[in-house]
Amino acid sequence: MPEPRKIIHIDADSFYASVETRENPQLQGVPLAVGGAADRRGVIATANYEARKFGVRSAMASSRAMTQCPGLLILPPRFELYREVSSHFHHIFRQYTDLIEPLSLDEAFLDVTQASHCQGSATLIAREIRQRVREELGLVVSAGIAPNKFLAKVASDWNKPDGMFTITPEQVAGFVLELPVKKINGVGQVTAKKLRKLGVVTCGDLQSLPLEILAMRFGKYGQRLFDVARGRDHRQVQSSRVRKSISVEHTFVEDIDNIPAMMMSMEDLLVELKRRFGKIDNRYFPVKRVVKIKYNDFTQTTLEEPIGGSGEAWHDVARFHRLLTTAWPRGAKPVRLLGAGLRLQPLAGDGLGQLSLFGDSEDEQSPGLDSSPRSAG
Ligand code: DCP
Ligand code: MG
Repeated sequence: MPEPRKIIHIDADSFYASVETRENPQLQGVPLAVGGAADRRGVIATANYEARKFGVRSAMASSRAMTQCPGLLILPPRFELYREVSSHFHHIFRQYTDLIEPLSLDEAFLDVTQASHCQGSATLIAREIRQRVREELGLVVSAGIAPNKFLAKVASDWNKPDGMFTITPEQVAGFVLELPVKKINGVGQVTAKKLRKLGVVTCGDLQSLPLEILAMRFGKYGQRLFDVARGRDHRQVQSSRVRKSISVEHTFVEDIDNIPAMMMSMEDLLVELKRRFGKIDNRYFPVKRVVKIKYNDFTQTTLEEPIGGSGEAWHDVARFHRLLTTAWPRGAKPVRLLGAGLRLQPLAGDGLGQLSLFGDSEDEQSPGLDSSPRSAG
C-alpha cells in the first residue's frame, strides 16, 4: 500500500468582498457585494456573509439582490487587485510545497505529503498558512485537510467561514457514510434528483449501488461516483511547474515479441501523444523524441533523439519506429510496456510564470501561434 497523501485545499472566504473590506475597513459589518450595477443588468460575483444572510448569492442578478437586501452595497470588481492578492497567497503556499494546483484566484490544492515543515503535519501546516494569510494579508482562508482532493475540498467547506477541518485516512470510511451526495463536486441538482429516485441521499447509500448500475445510469461519471462514494480519488495535484516532458504508455495484456506488433502499438501511442501535446502546444515545443520499452522481466530501456530542424514533424512515425527497432535489441525479450514521449522546451515569453494566477487565460498570452504540431528548428 502506498503511503497516504496529504492534501490541503485552501479557499478564501467571500474573496472579492473580503479584499474590498480590507481596503476599506469602514465596510466591516455592512452587507456588501462585488458585481455589476443593478441598473445595468449586472450580476453578483460574490457577497460577504452579512449579505448572504439575506439570500444574496454569486451569479444572482444584482437587481434581485437589491430587492432581497435593500441596504446592499454593490462595488465594481477590481481584478488587478484580486490577482495581486492571489499571487501573495501563492508566495505563502510555496514556502511549504512546490506542488500547488490553483483552481481560481482564491482556491488551490497543495500536496504536502513530502513537506518537512511542522513535523510533516498537514493540519499544522494548514493552520500556519491560515495564520500567515491573516497576519500578512489581512484576509481569512478556510482549509480542508484530507488524503485526496475530493475530500480536501469537501473539508474546506465544512466549517466555512474561517474554518478548518481534517479528515484523516482512518476517518475516511466513517466520514463518507453520512456525507450527502450533494457535496460531491459535479453532483448538481439534476444528478442529485436522479440519485434520490434511486433512494440515494448520502455517499453511504451510494455505496450500495453496483458499478454496473452507476455506469448504466451515469455513463463515464458512474465510475467517479463509485469511487468518491468510498472516499477514493486518485487525481494528482497538478502543479503549474514548467513541464520538461510529456509521454504516453501502454501495458499489454499479453507481452508482445514481434517488431510489427510493436510498431502498430507505437502508432496508437502517437495518436494519443498528439492529442495530449495538442493541449499544450501553444506553450511548449518538442526538442526530442523518446521511446521507452519495458521487457517482460521488468527491465527497461529508453532511447531518444533530437528533433531536427529540417522541417520534419515531431510525430514522424518512421522516426519513432526507428527508435523502437534500435532500442528493442538491447534487451531482445518480449515487451510488456511501450511508451512514446517528447522532451519539451517552453516557448519564450509565454507567461508561464503567471500560469498559477490566471488559470486558463495564459493561452491568450501567446497570440499568433497556431495549434498544429510543430518541430524544433
Ligand atoms: N466568483 C464570480 N462568480 C461566481 C462565483 C465566484 O465572479 N459565480 C468570484 C467571486 C469570488 C471568487 O470568485 O469572491 C471566489 O469564488 P468562491 O466560490 O470561492 O466564493 P467566495 O470566495 O466569494 O466565497 P466563499 O466564502 O464561499 O468561498
Ligand atoms: Mg472562496
